Amino acid sequence: MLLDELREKIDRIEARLAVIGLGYVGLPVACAFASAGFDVVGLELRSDRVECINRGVSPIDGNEPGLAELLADAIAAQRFRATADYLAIADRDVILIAVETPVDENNVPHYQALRSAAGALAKELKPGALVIVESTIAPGTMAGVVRPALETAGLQLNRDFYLGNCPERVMPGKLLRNLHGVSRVVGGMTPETAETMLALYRHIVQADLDATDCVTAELVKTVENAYRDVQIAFANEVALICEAVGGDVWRVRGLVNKSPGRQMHLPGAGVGGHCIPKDPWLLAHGVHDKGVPLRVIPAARAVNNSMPLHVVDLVQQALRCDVCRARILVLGYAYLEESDDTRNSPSEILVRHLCDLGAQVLVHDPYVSGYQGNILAMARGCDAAVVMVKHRAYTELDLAALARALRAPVVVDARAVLDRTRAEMAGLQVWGVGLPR
Ligand code: SAJ
Repeated sequence: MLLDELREKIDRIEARLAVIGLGYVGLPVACAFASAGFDVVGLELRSDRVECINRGVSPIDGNEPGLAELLADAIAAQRFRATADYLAIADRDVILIAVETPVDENNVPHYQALRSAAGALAKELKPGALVIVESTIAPGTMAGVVRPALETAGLQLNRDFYLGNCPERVMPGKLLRNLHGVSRVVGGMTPETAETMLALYRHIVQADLDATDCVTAELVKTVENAYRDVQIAFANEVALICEAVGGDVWRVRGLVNKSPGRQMHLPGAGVGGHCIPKDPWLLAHGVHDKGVPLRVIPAARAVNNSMPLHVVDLVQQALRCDVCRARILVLGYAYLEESDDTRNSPSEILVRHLCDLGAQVLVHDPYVSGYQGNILAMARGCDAAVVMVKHRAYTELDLAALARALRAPVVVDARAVLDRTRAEMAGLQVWGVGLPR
């Protein structure tokens, strides 16, 4: 099938789609295209997820407005089904790949899922099909990993299949909102491929669609998240400076950001989640053998990774007893406010180090199963409370009641969650990231 024919099928909503990987990226995009009228098959290795999805029930944790309904409607309309069988690919005109692309303990990308998806795909690929990678990948991966994995068994790019990269820009809690409303970079191995991809995504994306080449698409996604990591690291380093010289980083940040063109990010307890801790290393990997001396990106990662340990230091300074005899309440275990997602959570590092120091640690989080409970009851008899996440439950805390419940009225606030003046008036002694000691 020529690209023109594919373009016409897309315009007539007759193109048959497949999405490989039905996680927080793949499932929403599969449902969105099904809702737009396309016939979509989802490839998912986990049989429990396949079964759940085919019952019209979303396996995605957390509150994702609109997703459950979209999935149920797509299944009921028989425009979407999930399977583990790659034979389902054989009649597909467009295949999206949305599998995990983690980095290992040495910050090297682990492309096993991507390679196996591409390899399995190549065996069933319909002539003239368009393959689009939505996963976040290091610059050079489309050319160096995906294309070779598909050009097995004699297949040839732009003859037997077309190839592109359209990095996802989703965010847990706003999966559908971001999918429809956030601009996308549409990278094609040829300009014609990029134009065809743009025609496809126009069916589900109401924001800008910027056609470009694959390397640019790979760079934009990893750079936008490395940018955020570096900005956060700068804010964290300024917080450490403020602590040392008696400044209040929140006051400083507010005044700095009044200066034109400044947008100092939020200092805090560290950087968690599935994107920001990983994507700078994907960007760095793109030049690992090119002799480019990277200093800012690794340094930012080191600063952000050090913040949970800095909070441990603040706790030790704040405690009125030895940490090995202390009972400490940690408020917030998710990596982000109003979320149940604990991936790469700074709290995980904090809790592990406090336990290693011999402290008895209690953890509360209103969204994370196993950590719900009554905050004041959990605070009873504790020598300190550490606020790690800006959950609304903590901004609305009865601070006087907290001071009364704690054995020692000491709070370490790692994300400026509490109003310091109100807390001190309630009888709490407040320590915090970026606060004068
Ligand atoms: N954080 C800070 N200071 C800040 C911002 C965030 O310490 O100023 C921390 C958060 O507490 C969290 C981590 O960084 O632990 C990540 O927070 P995030 O707001 O970046 O949320 P993510 O990880 O879900 O990032 C996603 C990313 N979206 C995509 O990859 C498509 C990111 O590119 C977005 O910028 C971000 O959402 C967003 O802006 O909401």
